[in-house]
Amino acid sequence: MDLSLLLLFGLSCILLSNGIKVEDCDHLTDNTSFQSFQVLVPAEQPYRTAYHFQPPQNWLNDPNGPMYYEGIYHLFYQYNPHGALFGDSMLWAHSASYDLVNWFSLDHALIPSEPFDINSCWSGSVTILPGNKPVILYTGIDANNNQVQNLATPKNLSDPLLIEWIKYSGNPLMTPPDGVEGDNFRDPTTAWQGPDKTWRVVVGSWSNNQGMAILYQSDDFVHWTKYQDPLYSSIKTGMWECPDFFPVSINSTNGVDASVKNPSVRHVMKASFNSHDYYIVGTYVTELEKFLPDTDFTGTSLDLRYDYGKFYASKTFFDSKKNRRIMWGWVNESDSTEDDIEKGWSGLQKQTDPQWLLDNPLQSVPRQIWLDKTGKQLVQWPVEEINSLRDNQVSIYGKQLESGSIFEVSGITASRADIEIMFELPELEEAEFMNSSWVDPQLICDREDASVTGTFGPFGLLALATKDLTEQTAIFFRVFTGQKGYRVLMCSDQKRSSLRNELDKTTYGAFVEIDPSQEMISLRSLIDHSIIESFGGNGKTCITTRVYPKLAVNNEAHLYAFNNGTLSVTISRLNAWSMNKARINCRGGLENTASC
Ligand code: DQQ
Repeated sequence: MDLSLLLLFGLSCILLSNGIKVEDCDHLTDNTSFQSFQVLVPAEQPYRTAYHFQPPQNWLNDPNGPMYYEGIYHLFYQYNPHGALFGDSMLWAHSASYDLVNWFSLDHALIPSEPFDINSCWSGSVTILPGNKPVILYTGIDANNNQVQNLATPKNLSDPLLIEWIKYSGNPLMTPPDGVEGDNFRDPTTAWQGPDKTWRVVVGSWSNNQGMAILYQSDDFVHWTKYQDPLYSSIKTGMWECPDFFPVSINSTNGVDASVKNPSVRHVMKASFNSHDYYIVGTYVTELEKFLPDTDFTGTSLDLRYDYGKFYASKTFFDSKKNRRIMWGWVNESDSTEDDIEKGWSGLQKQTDPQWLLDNPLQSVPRQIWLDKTGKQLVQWPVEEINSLRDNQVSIYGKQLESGSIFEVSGITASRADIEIMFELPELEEAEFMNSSWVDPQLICDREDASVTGTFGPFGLLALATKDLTEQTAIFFRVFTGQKGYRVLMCSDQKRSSLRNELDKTTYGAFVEIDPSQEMISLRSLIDHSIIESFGGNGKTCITTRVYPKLAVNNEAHLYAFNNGTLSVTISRLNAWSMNKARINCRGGLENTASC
């Protein structure tokens, strides 16, 4: 019987022939109101992550409207309740957490229902208005399939879970302005107050061959007037999805609220296009209502990205509990929809494929984000709460990795682990010379993958590896000298990540802006069954990858440190931990771990 039919009939506790159990999750026992999800529990779930945010089933994409309210963190997200792929009736699903680690599902917050959002509730943001009043601005796909911006407010502010949301009856607040196509106007940011205390917000767009952040102003958050010029636009970009615009402290890792504007902050503009999240750092000149970046986007591999792997449509918020700015990004599967279509899978066929149940899209771990001391780029690090999942630890100090050597980091669950490693490079002056024509780091990583011997490097980690290394995902560095000093390259090589052939195995790469003659090269990798989030140079360069090994799963997964360069490197310190499971959107809320 077709799985979707089973779902339709709402049968509970059925064991299918392919080993997938369907359980009915209505009538949850917790005293909060939980969204009714029918949870699909595959008998074996080697790719189901243990501490990354994901719904019990079905398609998820962008994180929406994260916030901290009355002691509770909230995360909304784009969700298709009807299937495993993006759909034509997307809604805002809603989860909450006390600690950013364990999450419980709440009723969907925004469901397509009105002429101004009947065809989907797309991405948007939360703004906390004075008096601690959160409001949502989101994009509705209206009855004519135009993108319009809408307002929703909590029904009951004394409910810290903010379960019910009321759509403003006067929606839409903004419609596509002249010169902007109806399908190029979406994803409002968190709003901020200008020096005159009135509100500003930007909406992503593309017009006259330029990606842009269209700027609006309002006194009351309901009536919005468009500025003639965008806050920023660039000819080197595509349609701006999910723009984010926020201040960052110049001298502190602390975050600041969106409305802070003083000499101790700079501003960041992020835009999502061409499958990546790009950003520029600069000055927000309120007198001109212009963002003046230090450099424009270039449309080349030189542009800064939050993450050089799989990571898109991210959103930040100011966490007033701990005075920090936190970001989530959407991490899609590596088995892309395009691939599925090419292979002839329709959505329905894919849903009947057990694989679909195992490798669904998810959110990155929440990352704290701040401005690097150089003022030129951002730094990211998993929020400290993630460390609470660390279990048994292994430590190694002062281990020399000779040329061609490899050793296993044993004693932890290699399929679910957190590793921090510091590499020291003696004899740096012997690093190989970098050809000045090598500008695109991703291309260098692809050409000189983990199997290609260099001088300093490749050295790093082999994650989710089989004992014979036929499957392995290599996260590694190479160090070069060049005309402008040393260059550190960080790569994530998925070429041998799985014996399955049909996967996207793109190699990722980026430079790490550190001077290895002054500081050690550090790497932190969070491994969670089918995702590896890696932070190089203390979070200056991040690369996230989704991998689906055929054999290196669960207890068959191993973790190694390796050096495939001709010169030895020293691991001055390695700490690795098994990671416990988090309780994420489990049936029955936080108390019930049975279905996690
Ligand atoms: N996803 C949303 C849009 C946004 C895109 C729809 C980015 O609002 O532009 O799910 O992934």
